[in-house]
Amino acid sequence: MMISKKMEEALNQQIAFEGYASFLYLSMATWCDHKGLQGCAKFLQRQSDEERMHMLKIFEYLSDVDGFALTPGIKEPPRKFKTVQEVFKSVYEHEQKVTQSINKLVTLAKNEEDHATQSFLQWYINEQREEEALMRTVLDRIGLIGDGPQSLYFIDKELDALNQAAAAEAAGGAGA
Ligand code: OFO
Repeated sequence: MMISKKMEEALNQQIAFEGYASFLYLSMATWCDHKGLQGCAKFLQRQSDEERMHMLKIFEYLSDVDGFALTPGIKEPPRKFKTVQEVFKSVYEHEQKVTQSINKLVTLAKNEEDHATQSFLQWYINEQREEEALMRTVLDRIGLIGDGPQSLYFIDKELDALNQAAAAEAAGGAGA
């Protein structure tokens, strides 16, 4: 099958979106690392890797349907952030935007009666649901820890634990 130009263009925009998310989370990881928050940095590095994988999945799909994937020019993400709380709030907001964008792609695929793309996008729908849930957990834990004197220490420990759990789950689910 051959993909329509419009769908191809929309998927290429998604490639750029996922690519930007990967760079944004990498920049956040560096900022955390610089602040001595290794757990947060590792968590964000893994998120960054995941976003790159999301981007590459679309490359592969476009090649399968005789489309052409464009390597995006990526604008530089912010380098500095105010607080670690702000970092994770931004990640959550960014994920919500990605979800909206995926939903729009599904609507377009439906309107075009492009069943293959609809089915391909199902994976992203599930992934976004999981990502948003994970980020809500992060924000809830950060909220519970509060901003007492040792809060950064505990937030970092918590993020390290969440990262290890997510990595173990990903390893267990590999190939599934
Ligand atoms: Fe790929 O946007 Fe997050 O998960």
